Amino acid sequence: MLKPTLRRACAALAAGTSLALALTACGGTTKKDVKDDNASAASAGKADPNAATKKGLTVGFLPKQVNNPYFTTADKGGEKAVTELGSTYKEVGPSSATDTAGQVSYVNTLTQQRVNAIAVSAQDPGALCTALKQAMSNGIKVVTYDSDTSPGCRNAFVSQASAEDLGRTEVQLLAQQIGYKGEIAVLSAAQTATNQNTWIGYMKDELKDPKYKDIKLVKIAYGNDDAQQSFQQTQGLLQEHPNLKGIISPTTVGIKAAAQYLSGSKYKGKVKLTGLGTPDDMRKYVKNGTVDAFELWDPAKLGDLAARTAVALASGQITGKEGETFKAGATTYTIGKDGVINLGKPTVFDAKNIDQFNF
Ligand code: RAM
Repeated sequence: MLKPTLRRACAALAAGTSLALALTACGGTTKKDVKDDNASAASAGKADPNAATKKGLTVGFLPKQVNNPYFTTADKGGEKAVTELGSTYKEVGPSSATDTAGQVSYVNTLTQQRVNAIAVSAQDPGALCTALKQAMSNGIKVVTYDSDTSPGCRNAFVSQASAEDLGRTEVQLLAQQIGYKGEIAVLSAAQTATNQNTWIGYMKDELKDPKYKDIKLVKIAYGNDDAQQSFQQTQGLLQEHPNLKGIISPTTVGIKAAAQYLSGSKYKGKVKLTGLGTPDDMRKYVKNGTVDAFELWDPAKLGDLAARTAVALASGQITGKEGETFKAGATTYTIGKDGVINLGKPTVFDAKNIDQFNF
């Protein structure tokens, strides 16, 4: 039950704005919503793969965090694709990776502005659901990219690579670097981040393999995709666990801050660090011996595919159902289980190949 003051505010909102938006702002997540969230929200109707690509659409990008260079690159890829397809791109988003209320209000604004599609990287799997469902019921197509919501809160998810591959390969990389022995820790992003939490789940599962019996995961720390917090969390990990042999940081902000800390400390080259970083951020730490190898996909290609998926949905070429196919640039993609579209395989960067990459 809403409190009387809130109820009055909601009534005023309903009178002053569209009813749909008032419902978004005032509705809570019910048990039924949660149940429904598990099934992918493919749009109603049949896909027409031969439908013309619509022009003059507006596609709104809503990253986890606007001042994160990873999203700057990803969204530039999105902008280029939207523009090439004859539509209008816009970007809105919070500056902190832990501002879920901010992301909700940006979804509401985009809905109010009647954009045709939203591409969003979610800070939390459930927090945006009511607002995104409201957007979809207003005819807006919703694509998550980079970090998903629960499947029922969007039409499709553009995934950077198989989440399972990413989680397992990060453990494999670190295990090789520390000789399959010793204490390790994870330095993650926000505690609620869908993408990092999914990868960490696969890391834990990978560690169950008997070949890792001498490796112990001692802590998962959260730097919230904030450079200073990530730096301090790395420092804290080493103070608390003086025998630490390695860190996995599956976030571009986290791995850069951890590398910065290690490279200026007595642990440089001794405590191994891997995870997900951009070649531009990590080049100097690979060259100075702080980092041996890490991985990532091309963020601009992720943004490009998110944009093309959004336009294909808004054009009726796909609805988000498993098995549908569509062309994005020169490549044909097939929608997988739960409306997931995979960009491809990540690249592992090390001293031998890092200079071939600029992003
Ligand atoms: C950070 C963000 C983003 C993640 C990358 C690897 O920039 O947390 O969601 O995909 O790292």
